[in-house]
Amino acid sequence: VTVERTLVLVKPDGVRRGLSGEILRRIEAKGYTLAAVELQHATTEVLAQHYAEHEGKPFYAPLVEFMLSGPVLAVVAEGQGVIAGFRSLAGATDPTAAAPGTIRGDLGRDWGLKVQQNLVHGSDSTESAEREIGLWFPNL
Ligand code: DAT
Ligand code: MG
Repeated sequence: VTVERTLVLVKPDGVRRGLSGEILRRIEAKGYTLAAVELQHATTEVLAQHYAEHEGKPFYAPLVEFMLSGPVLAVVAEGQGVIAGFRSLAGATDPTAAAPGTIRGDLGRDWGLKVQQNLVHGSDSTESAEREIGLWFPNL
């Protein structure tokens, strides 16, 4: 497995609930390296590109609105197989369904239909990771 980089976001619910440190702790405890960490206020422009694959879906507008509701912690994590590895740490998209032991399973809340409040984002492929890192960290 090759060394990779992935883009992780602690979403506004995670920052608001004071879980940024706990989430960074889990990334580091797994053995991944933090290559960049920055508190950012997302913009509609960045989010439109970040979530381009979801444009037109019914949850797109509420998702973007939620991502603008407070600061996010943008993180670049590095390590062997970190792209799939972080998604494994994060757990299933729906925090209600996410397995215990995962970030969403242990820390996510049952928000009913508000699946978007699932604490973290992680890139889903090498292509997405490179694109998303360039989007959130243009100077990296
Ligand atoms: P993931 O974050 O696990 O990669 P995704 O890329 O399919 O999931 O979706 C991006 C985000 O959009 C996800 O974190 C939460 C939100 N979302 C996805 N499916 C949803 C749905 N059916 N209803 C509401 N929000 C949804
Ligand atoms: Mg995704």
